[in-house]
This record gives sequence, structure tokens and C-alpha cells, in this order.
Amino acid sequence: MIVQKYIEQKLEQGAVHITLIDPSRQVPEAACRLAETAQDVGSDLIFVGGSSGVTQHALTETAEAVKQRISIPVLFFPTGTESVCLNLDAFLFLSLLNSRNAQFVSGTQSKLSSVLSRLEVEVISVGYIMIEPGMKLGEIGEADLIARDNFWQAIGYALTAQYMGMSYVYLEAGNGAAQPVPAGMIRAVKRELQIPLIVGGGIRTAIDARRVRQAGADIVVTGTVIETAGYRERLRSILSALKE
Ligand code: 1GP
Repeated sequence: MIVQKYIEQKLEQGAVHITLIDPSRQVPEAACRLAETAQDVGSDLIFVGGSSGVTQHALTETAEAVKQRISIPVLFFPTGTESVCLNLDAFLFLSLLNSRNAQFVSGTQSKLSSVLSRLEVEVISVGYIMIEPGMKLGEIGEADLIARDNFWQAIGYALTAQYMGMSYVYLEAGNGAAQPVPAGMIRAVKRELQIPLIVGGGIRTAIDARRVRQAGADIVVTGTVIETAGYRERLRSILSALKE
């Protein structure tokens, strides 16, 4: 399956939702159940990855188990971890554009790119931009966080990603953030951008999801919500807010 084509087709029908599964939070069997639920309620893709403490073993076991159990694409989300997974449907080639450390912008990527090329892995290039509070992801990625009211800086980085030829821009508030990226910032970035916009971090409710979508997010990522009690219903209401 060509994942990027699949995403494009989904985008023609409306918003796309991605469920992030962190392999350090549960055993592989439980991760499979979460992924199945996500697929059942209408999630379009699964990201496997986490902000810290993901061992190669947990990552590989979880990714393989999840892949076998669901039919929607499973992508590796390579943040905050030294572990890598190359045998999924695609590899999210993230460049953390506002990192102070060049390793997160292009250094780590340069060590992986020839392997990805030889293995003919589908690579999806993403300009990853960390917004306050950034949480653990921002800390690990040594991000020079963009203040929540600094729309111009967010626009500047988003356009940088576009002009560098990346396929997507990803505004990230951080895994477990108390609030999503501000709607005003999403709107301001979307107004200037010609490539699809991904937004993640702190989206827990249908109200959050609707706000982020209405502001202009094309693709919405949720993670933590699937780790909380009553996650099936919560996810279902997020999905119906996004797909309405
Ligand atoms: C993916 O970091 C997010 O972009 C996930 O964040 O866990 O807060 O949903 P949450």
C-alpha cells in the first residue's frame, strides 16, 4: 500500500485521524486491542512510537503484533527514542525544525536514510514543529519551543517545511499537554500553507477535536486519550466530531 496516496484519498473525503500507540505503556497484546478499537471507531492510521523509554524489544513486538491485527496503515513515529522500526507500512521522516540540536533536524535522519533507501521503505517527510508546552517530546528534542501566542514564528517554520519540499507540516503541543495547539495559531498557519497540516498533543475531547479541525487541521493525532478509562467512547466522540 502506498500510504501517502491513501492519506491523500482520505483527505479528499475530509479530516484524517491518527491514533498514537506508545509501546512503553502496555504489553503488545493490550496495544493490539487499542489499535483494533481505534480501527473500529474510524481511526485512519496508527502511529507506533513514544516520547521516552521505548526499548527496541517493546517497539518491535508491539509494532509487529499491531500490524498483524489491523488493516489500516501502521507507521513508525520516531520521536524521543533510539529504537527504530523499519518494517511498517511507512516511516515518518520527521525533522524537528525548531530543535537547537542539529541531530534532531537532520543528523539522526542522515544515519538512517541509506538503510531506508536500500530497504525500499516508504518514507513520508514531515516538518515537525514543537509548540509550548512541548512536554517530554520538546525536552528530548531540545526544542526551542514556539510560544503559544507567537503565530508568526509558527508560520515561519511551517513555510520553511513547505519550501524545503516536505510533504506535511506537523504542529505538536506535546504528548499529554494540558491543551492543544491554540486554534488561532492553527488558523494562521493554515491560511499561509499549501501542504496538509497535522496537529497533535493535548486533544482529549470532541470539543478539542472540533476546534482543531475547524481551525484548519487536516490530520489530527491523539495519543493519551486511548490510555484512559472509557477510551472507546471518548475516541468514538472525537471521531464523530472530526468526520461530521
Ligand atoms: C501526538 O503527541 C501527540 O502528536 C499525542 O499527544 O497524547 O496528548 O494526545 P496526546
